[in-house]
Amino acid sequence: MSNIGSYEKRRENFNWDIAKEVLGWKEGEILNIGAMCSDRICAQGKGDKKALIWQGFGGKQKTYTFNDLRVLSNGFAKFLQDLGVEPGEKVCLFMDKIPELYVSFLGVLKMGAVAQPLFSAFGDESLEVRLLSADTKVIFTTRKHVKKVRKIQDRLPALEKIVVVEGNPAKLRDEEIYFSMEDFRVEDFTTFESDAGTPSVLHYTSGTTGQPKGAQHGHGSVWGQALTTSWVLDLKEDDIYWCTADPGWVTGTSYGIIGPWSLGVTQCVLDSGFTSAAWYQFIQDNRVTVWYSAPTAIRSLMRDGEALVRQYDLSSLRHLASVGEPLNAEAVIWSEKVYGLAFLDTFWQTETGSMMITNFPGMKIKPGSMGKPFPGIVAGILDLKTNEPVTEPGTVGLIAFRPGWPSMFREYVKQPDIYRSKFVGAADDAMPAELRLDESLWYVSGDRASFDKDGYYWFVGRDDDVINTGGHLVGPFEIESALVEHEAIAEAAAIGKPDEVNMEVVKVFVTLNPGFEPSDDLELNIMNFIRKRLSPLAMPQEIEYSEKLPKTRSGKILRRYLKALEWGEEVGDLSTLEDD
Ligand code: 6R9
Repeated sequence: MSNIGSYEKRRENFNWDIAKEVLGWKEGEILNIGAMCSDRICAQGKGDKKALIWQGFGGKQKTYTFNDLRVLSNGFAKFLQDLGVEPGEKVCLFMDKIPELYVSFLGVLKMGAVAQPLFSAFGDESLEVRLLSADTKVIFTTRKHVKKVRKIQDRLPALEKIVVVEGNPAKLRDEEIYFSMEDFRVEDFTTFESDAGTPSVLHYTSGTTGQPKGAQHGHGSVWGQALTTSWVLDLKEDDIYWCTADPGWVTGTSYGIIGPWSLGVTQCVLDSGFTSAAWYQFIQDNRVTVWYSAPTAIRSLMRDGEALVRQYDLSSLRHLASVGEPLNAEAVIWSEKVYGLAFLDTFWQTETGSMMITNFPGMKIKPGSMGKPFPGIVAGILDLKTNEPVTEPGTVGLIAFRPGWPSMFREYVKQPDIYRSKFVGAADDAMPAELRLDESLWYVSGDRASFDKDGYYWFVGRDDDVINTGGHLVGPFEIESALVEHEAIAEAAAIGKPDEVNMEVVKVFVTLNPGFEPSDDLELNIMNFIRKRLSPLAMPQEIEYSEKLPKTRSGKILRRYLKALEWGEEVGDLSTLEDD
């Protein structure tokens, strides 16, 4: 009964307890994501079923059953306990998309610690900011990436252990620990007795001001993740599912680990660089049935054309979905034409933990729309000035949600004021401590949209200066802070510049210190400086030198102005401009 019915029916009869039913979870069982994705599936008699089909560079393959997940994650859990890690402490996972990443994620959660996955492409500065903020105690990494950790470890007082899980152990430093997952299969482990509110996964997300914020989730998030996986991704027992996202991004944990495995579904992971041909080959070889990806990838596939698609047998595919950026109608129509299936858009955020606005099988799809609020989600569009919900279809305002859905983030680490500022609708002194459950408030997403007369939501744009490059949010402040550390740069502003494939790429405006002149060498040097310190995504694709940057009277750089010029839009109200 849980996986059928029209949108309206499901909405009418909705209750989050349906998630428990879908998972076959009974009151009194431990609510622990690590165990739910491994032990519980084995207890259902599916221990020998494939959980992970992994492929790395050069076509190297490895396969793991749910029983492998169970004993290997037990190994990680036991190892952490033996190291003296306590429940609630943060364990960072800093590696490529190797099997150890997926298994350690479950192991960390099983013993009650918090899993903090970070992109392996991060440079030392991006890493430092996030480990420092979280007071991370242990980091799991690989030989390939440990050098970045070594560079910053002296500045991280809370970081006690560096554990290397892949690569040549002979080349480690004395204080570094080598851990080989395959050599530590532990049959029995007593799972930490977490509940819905126990901290589980910590993801950092970029805002306009300040360094990235740590959005902390709890084990109860699994209800939202599992039910949306079941209804929106439509995963069923025999599916072979592929989520292309890296677990350094929330999509890669909510729907690249927790959603599919909590439902006992087989998933594939491809840990090698993107080419359209390699992706099609992967789908063909593994008979992928459900594919969850992002508009940037879809646009790249479009660019490589239909003839390439025809060289592969993609007939196993039965359902496609997308997240991360606006999915243009053109991409939806193209995918329907060449794959015989439309990519269905889903909208959500790191903070929401699971899909909020969705298109799912059985719903009428309007290409270009993000769909309708998932059943159980109360969405609204708030007036840009008054924060009151608008009633007129077509009115552009802020997308907002009534708090209380299971996978909503529970805090921004060490930033209660910023957490509070994401909720509107009550006088300040009436703000309850448990914001996340107060249904008289609105959680405000930071995006603009409108709904139409049929209740479909249409994305308009972000309400802030955050840059969305290829589905990944990059904070301008983070880039600017790194830029001004460069010896040549006095001041800097970072904005998103339109790009055909990535939607936006980073463009920066800089003023130079005395004694420095613009040159090709300097440009390359600055680009590499950012790529190494932050990440390839944050690297500016264009650098514009200026004598002076536009500022408000209070001295804030006016990115809005630079962005409007770049996008050829109305510049808007400039009354606060310094030189007006
Ligand atoms: C899951 C995820 C969230 C931001 C979000 C919005 C943009 C996500 C979108 C979309 C248009 C969609 N975004 N899905 N914009 N259409 N279907 O992406 O999390 O990295 O936190 O990004 O991404 O701007 O606010 P996160």
